[in-house]
Amino acid sequence: MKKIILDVDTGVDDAMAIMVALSSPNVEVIGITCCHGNTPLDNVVTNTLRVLQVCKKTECIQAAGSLCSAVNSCEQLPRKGRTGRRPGSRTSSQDQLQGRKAAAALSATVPFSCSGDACGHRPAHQPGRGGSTHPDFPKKLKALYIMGGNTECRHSGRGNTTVCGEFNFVADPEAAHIVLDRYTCPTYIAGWEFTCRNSLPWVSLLRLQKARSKDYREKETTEGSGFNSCDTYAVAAAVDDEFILEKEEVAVTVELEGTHTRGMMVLDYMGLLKKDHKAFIMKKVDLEKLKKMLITALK
Ligand SMILES: [Ca+2]
Repeated sequence: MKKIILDVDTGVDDAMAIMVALSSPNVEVIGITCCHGNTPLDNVVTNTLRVLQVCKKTECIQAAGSLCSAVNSCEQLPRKGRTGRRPGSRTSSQDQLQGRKAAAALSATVPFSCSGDACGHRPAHQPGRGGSTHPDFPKKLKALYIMGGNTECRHSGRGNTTVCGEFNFVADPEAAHIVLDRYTCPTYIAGWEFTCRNSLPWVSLLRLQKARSKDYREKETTEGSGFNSCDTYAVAAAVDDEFILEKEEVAVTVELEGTHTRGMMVLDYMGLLKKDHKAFIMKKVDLEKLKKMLITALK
């Protein structure tokens, strides 16, 4: 049984990724940590708990995490009974939110995370927060799966938030840098351009299409006319070792300076950074498997 920790900023694509993980055979989600990103932390926690309620999986460990970036001071984090949520927005399962910071919750998994995978839907989440996770946590992970970063700046410089920066990395470049620098387990990255190119044709996802509004479809369409559920690529790779068909191994880091390039992922094809650890950049995946995973998740 694969043990997986999800680190999310739920988010539509995070919600789908969580559902894929929960519905995958031979996978045990041993924890879900929440971080601000797509929406403020309060909303992330609420959204995540609602997904768990729908899936009837509220027993999954929950821990709220960072409100801030890696280099800024943190505010008090939400805890059980003190969530800082809007009145009336509380879900019935929110009492199951564990009163721990996410970094502490992740550290608590160290004794049994030797066989675990972590899906950081954005690398800027808890692992990069001021190094507050247990020092053995990065070493104990079996693998790390990340959605984020852009990979083609050497050609055209394509971002989705800044000129050549992808949202997750741009949201917290220092945290992304820490994760890519210190986490030396096998690291698989679903970059922004990759997810755009592997958008699923709407015609093959009629069930999904019927469930979504026109506004949603337009918002989530990024290249061509497909459906891009970004975070789901990272989870699909984590739950199925045969999902990735082609990958490229290269050292990566994150640009921390620059007026236009801060937060850009840098691929060191020439080996100038002298990094021993290299990441696997996803190039081609089994989209038929992804379709089946999404349909199974909706069931
Ligand atoms: Ca996300």
